[in-house]
Amino acid sequence: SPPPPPTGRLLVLYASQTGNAMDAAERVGREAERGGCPAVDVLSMDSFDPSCLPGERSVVFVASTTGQGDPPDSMKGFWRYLLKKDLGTRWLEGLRFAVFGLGDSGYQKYNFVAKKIDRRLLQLGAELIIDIGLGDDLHPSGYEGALDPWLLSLWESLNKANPSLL
Ligand code: FMN
Repeated sequence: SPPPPPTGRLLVLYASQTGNAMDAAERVGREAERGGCPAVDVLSMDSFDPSCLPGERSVVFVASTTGQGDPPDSMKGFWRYLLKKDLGTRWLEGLRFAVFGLGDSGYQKYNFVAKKIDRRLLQLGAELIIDIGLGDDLHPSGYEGALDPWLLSLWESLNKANPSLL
């Protein structure tokens, strides 16, 4: 059984075109709850107001790449907001995050969306919990081939952190 996850609220935000990223996000939420995390919310990005992001402490982003390196429809508004020029380099100071992407390494723009989210959140002053995880349809176990070890390190890092930060 996985090590227990964080002691505070965990927000899981996903963007999915055909359901895989939603399934992956729900699994993140289930594992967090099973590990004793007292407050877990799993939401599609279009059900979350991006202007509220600075009020969060720990957020896991799960996003697929569709089209030709494009975000899912449910991410378009969220992404447009995140790209606003007037958000400074300290806008997300105090936010800790991790990104898991779903893609297919047969495409040229492999996991572009997750990589872009990761880079933009860092620019906005947020702090990485762990390195980006990249799910690949072409892995023999599908995206879960990367999700399993990534989740283990996520729970490990969140546990190591000072609980008062969560
Ligand atoms: N994966 C990539 O890494 N880059 C792409 O540009 C990309 N384009 C895709 C376009 C289409 C029409 C489809 C069906 C898949 C594409 N994929 C691409 C693979 C998906 O990201 C992958 O199947 C993922 O698991 C889908 O997750 P979702 O169901 O949450 O949308």
